[in-house]
Amino acid sequence: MKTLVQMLVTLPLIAGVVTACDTTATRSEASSTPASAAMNSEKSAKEIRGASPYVGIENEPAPKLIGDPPLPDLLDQGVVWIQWRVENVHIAPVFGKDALKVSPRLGHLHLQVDDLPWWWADPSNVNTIDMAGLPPGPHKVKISLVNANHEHFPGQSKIVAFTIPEGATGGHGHAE
Ligand SMILES: [Cu+2]
Repeated sequence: MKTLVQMLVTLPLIAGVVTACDTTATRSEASSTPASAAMNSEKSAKEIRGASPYVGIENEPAPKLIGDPPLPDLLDQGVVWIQWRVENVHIAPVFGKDALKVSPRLGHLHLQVDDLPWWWADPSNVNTIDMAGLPPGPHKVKISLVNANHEHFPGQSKIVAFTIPEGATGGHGHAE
């Protein structure tokens, strides 16, 4: 089985990102101070960020989707921010049946608003769904975690329901 890294390093774009990360790492090391030794008691990188994608995972646990209620900040302007996270799936813009063979597992989100017959895919891994211009009243957003071949992971769809207050202005800080 190919690892995720073996698959991704073939992409020139990703190579550029890796280069940028290398630069950051060097800079970070150069600025290390003795005070950073006090951070040893903090949780490890692996504990917080999960396993390394350089190593394939045998019997990877089932994927899981967590979706928060919308942030209240701009609901009264018709702006909906829904934070989400996943476990045991790497969200990436990699698609197709061959991508089902890699480990760690790949996937992305499908998003559907108010039972409309269409949805859109979000492989960005930005941790917040951002929508604007929703009219006042009740709404719901269905977030589905899908594999790289666009098939739903069983049980990993969440419906986030919310209400845009009357008088919402529908703004997003953009001028038409
Ligand atoms: Cu899809």
